[in-house]
Amino acid sequence: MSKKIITLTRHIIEEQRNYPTATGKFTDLMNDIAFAAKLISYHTNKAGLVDILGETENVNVQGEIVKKLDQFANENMIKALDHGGHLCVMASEEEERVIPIPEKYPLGKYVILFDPLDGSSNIDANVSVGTIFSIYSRISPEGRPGTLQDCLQPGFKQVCAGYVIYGSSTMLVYTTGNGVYGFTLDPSYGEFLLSHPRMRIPKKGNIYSVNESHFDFWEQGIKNYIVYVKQNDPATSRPMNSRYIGSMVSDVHRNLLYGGVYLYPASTRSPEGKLRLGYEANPMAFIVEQAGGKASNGQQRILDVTPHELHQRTPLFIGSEEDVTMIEEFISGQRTFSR
Ligand code: AHM
Ligand code: MG
Repeated sequence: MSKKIITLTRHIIEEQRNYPTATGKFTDLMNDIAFAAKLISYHTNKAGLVDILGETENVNVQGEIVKKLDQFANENMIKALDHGGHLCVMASEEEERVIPIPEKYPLGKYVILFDPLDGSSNIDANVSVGTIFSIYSRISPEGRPGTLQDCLQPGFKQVCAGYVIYGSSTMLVYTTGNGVYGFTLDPSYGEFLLSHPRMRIPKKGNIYSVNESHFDFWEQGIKNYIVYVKQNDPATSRPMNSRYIGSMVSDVHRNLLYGGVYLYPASTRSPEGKLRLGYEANPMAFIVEQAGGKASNGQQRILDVTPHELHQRTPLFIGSEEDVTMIEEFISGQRTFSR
């Protein structure tokens, strides 16, 4: 007997039936995101074939070099999302200010924040990259353009978060607060098909993912944790395995499947950490929590942080619950360790 095939659209429609007040706008918005993801996937896959590689002279608002494919992904996300009548404002990691909906298009009740191509410094090496998105309901009055305040809501208010990973296959993973679902793009049909229903992250993992070259610049608690996970102690399954792709979507996605923890701590060189709260930490935190994991800035649950600026950075510890809790204990000094 053949297996039931569930497309992304069908899954969303069936999920929306649980909400009697649903208008179909959310379904439309997700379809637009899926369309943008297909375009970006197509172009990412042929990145080595066309003259799209290499750095432009542009530097994004974070002061980092922007690759051409970043701009392509950014433009495609905006073009795919601006006209549907479901959004009132957008914000992108690649744009300094919020992105208004053009006047010629209707306004809607949702707000979207996105990182169009995370990990893009990896593109030249054919390493997986991803698109991350985060959706809120607007808090500004309806009928008018959305505002910066709409984009500065704490992560626990997200109504949906997801990422698309452009890897050996393209996958879209999302949550609306009712579990985590993963869809694999079937290139022959051009459809995202449900491949990973109800994803769960193991309570304890055996992988730690961190850029260890920053060791000397970390606070003592993080140093102690990293020394601890490398110690030989078979009784507690140590040493843990080290895996760092340098592309957060890919590192977190792998840890979601296998169990483990991703760390991007603050350091004396970057006291706020590197990753962005709105575009990276919040959406990944919503997904990982919905899969049974945990996300923290070291002191506090990521989703409880109220942002005060659009491109706010945050330290991030995300993954299997017991591993993240242990990192918090090392940071607070409740646990300590030295060789
Ligand atoms: P980006 O949004 O500019 O691509 O930066 C975010 C990326 C993450 O995907 C990745 O985990 C991290 O930066 C890697 O940083 P580093 O090179 O400092 O390890
Ligand atoms: Mg990014």
